[in-house]
Amino acid sequence: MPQTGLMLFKGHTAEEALAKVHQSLGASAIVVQLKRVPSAGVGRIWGAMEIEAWAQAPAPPAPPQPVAKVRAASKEARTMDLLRSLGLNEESVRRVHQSIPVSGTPLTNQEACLQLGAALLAAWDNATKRIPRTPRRIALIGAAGSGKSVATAKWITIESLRHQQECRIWCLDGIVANSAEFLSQHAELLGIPVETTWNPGLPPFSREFLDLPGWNPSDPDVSDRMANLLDRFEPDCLLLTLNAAYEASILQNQTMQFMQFRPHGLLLTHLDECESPAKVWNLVLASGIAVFGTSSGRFIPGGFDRTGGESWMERLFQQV
Ligand SMILES: Nc1nc2c(ncn2[C@@H]2O[C@H](COP(=O)(O)OP(=O)(O)OP(=O)(O)O)[C@@H](O)[C@H]2O)c(=O)[nH]1
Ligand SMILES: [Mg+2]
Repeated sequence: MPQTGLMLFKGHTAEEALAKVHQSLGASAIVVQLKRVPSAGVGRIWGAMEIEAWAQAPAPPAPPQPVAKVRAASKEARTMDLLRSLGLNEESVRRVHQSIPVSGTPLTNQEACLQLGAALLAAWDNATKRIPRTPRRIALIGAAGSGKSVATAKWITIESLRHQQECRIWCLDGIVANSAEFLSQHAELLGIPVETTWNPGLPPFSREFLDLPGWNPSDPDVSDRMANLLDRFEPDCLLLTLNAAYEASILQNQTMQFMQFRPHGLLLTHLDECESPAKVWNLVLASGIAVFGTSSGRFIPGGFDRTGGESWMERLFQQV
């Protein structure tokens, strides 16, 4: 970095890198760049990443400026307005704003945007903590018709054909029968075994998927049965599947209702019908659970991606 006065800080997460910045340069330090880079240590061998933060101490107080140049709005109001201009709802604006360290120095727009970006990334990193890097026992849960079976069909195709993993699918009934015929047919085409009754005696495969019919968690009987099936399957990657084209209020409501099952991440479907990064950020900030991946389109395979916070942040800033 060519500018003088800049210092480099590293961490495993954005939060950790920022904590080091504030410890060393104080709460009003200015973070001018935050990026994810391959880890410098032995972790590089298995593709581990770390966060680099370039930061500098706050500038000395500026000489008095002509009144016309001084912004009327307070710094606090400006940060909140910036967050609103990204399309975030009031709750998200408040959450992100609260996580930004208080600084006495006026910031340029670019500096303020960098601070917001850092705060958003830190929140995302925090929300990914329970998502394994390489999921092995995967269960998709969610409301009926949210796109679980289509997403599962796409995912097994990638694991089986691209990653050459030995896959198995458990297509189990809930309170209603599991009618995902297309999933079984697609699995057969790939030579993937499909089990329709639970049998813990089978030898484990490197990737096991649980496909359940959707349900309404406000029904305690159905929820008990589903919780029981999930307990037996013991997923290391339990994803709440949400149709991203739904109204934000419906998504928030479904997320709240399914929280009792302690999902590790979110899987968003119907991305072909909805491209609202602000809606995605509102969900992640409110639930504290990050998006593991997305599925866009009804056609199998295709349109299945794992996504990280940086890519959603870019999308958020691009729309402004
Ligand atoms: N446009 C679009 N349609 C989708 C997408 N994902 C699924 N669908 C359609 O949505 C409907 C429901 O998809 P499924 O995958 O069967 O949903 P499900 O969650 O498994 O449904 P249940 O098992 O009944 O709870 C089907 O008609 C799919 O073709 C998507 O990403 N985009
Ligand atoms: Mg299904």
